[in-house]
Amino acid sequence: MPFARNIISALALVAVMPAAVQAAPSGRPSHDFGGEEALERIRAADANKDGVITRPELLKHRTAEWPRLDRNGDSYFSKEDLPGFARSRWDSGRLATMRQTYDTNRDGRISRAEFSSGPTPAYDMADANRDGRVTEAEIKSAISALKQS
Ligand SMILES: [Ca+2]
Ligand SMILES: [Ca+2]
Ligand SMILES: [Ca+2]
Repeated sequence: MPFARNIISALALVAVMPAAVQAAPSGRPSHDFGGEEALERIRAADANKDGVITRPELLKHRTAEWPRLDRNGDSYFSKEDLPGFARSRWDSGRLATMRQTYDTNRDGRISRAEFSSGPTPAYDMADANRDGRVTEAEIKSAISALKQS
């Protein structure tokens, strides 16, 4: 049933929104940056499955996510990429925050370049020692730090 499928793909779209979608305006990590879920999601970028997520792995993963955002393939993530019934959400909540985070030139849409070079707050928070490698231990301790805050 196509309608049901549309709903599911819209939900999937929200689910793949990168962690950075919810960066706090101040740039400081907070629950708003996606929280535990965003930290958990970093693991998916571990392409070579060695238990360490390097920054290049993260960025490559982000690039791989792009077609799921830019559904009409015009190289921008914009309102037009959302299914009709979800378009009213473009100006509120997670999508508005996502635009605040990535739409550097403020043209109301996110270009491929803006997205692929955009901020990575969840990763930065997890990479406690700033060596460009996020280990399983760092993910776990970031999650437990979040739970205590
Ligand atoms: Ca790895
Ligand atoms: Ca598009
Ligand atoms: Ca833009």
